[in-house]
Amino acid sequence: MKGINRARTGLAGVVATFTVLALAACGGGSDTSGDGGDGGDEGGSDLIRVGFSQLGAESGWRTANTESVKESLSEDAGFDLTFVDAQQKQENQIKALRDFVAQDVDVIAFSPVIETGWDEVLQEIKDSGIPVVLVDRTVDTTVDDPFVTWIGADFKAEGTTAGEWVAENAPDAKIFELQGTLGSGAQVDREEGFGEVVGEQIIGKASGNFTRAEGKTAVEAALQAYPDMTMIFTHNDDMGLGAIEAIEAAGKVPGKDIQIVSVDGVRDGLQALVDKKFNYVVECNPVFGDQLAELITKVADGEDVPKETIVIDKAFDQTITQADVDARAY
Ligand code: GYE
Repeated sequence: MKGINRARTGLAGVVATFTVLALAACGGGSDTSGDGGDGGDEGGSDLIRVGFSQLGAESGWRTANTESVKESLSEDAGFDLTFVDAQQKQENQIKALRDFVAQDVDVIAFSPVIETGWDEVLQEIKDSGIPVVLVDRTVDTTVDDPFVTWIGADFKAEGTTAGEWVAENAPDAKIFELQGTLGSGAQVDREEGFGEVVGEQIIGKASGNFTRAEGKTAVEAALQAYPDMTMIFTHNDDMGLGAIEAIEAAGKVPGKDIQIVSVDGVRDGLQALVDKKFNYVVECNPVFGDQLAELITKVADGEDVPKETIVIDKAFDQTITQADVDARAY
């Protein structure tokens, strides 16, 4: 599944502490989005005009990411942001991207919901000369040099880290894998990283599309299909929280009868860890708006930027405290 132009990460299975996280605590919500997109240059304005196509609002991670992006790309910070939520539909994203081209924004940024299907629109953007900054997820395209820079996490390392915990702590577990949106960079790479370490322990897989409701439904079905499962590896916290509901409704104890290993580390996920319903959480840090703003500024000014910026993650086990959870910024 490796595409020639897929943004790739260079990290091995390393997860390290990332101090910028603490800074996220100082921000409140922001309201910089304008969905109207006025299209015209405001005479004399020095603002950098950015079109940002967010893929949706499917998870706690996404909400925190959107907040961070809007906060950092504010007018005070020098940006004129047009923010469009695609509601997890690729056709909505493609439409938004075409609108940004029509508006002739200075920079286009987007988080692709899945990896493939962008060839045509990426070529159109390229022909327009507007630089693309790829955010969070990756693309797999035949278009040559389709983006200037990419910022996001090392999804494969996240899967590897989760797998290593399982190999060490639950080598006999029978695992059901609750996948994210099929064909998304986060799903493909987490699955690959995890599978390389403990693939032979996996007894079944299904997608919960990164949402709590669909995660719950998938686990309800899995409890019937795989009665001997003892662990769920979920590609995000929201689906894991849905899994908790399904497990409890089936009269079993999450974290004990069925262990849960998750990715993200949003506050609700870490709370489940403190409550001993989750067993291990690999962080995926959504708060990188400041880094994104810096990249966009440089791209708009025609300055050199690195081809990729990896947002560093850490991981948590049940030794995490309630105070840690309460201090979590998102
Ligand atoms: O893990 C999940 C969200 O692409 C990293 O998308 C992101 C993933 C995140 O829906 O919660």
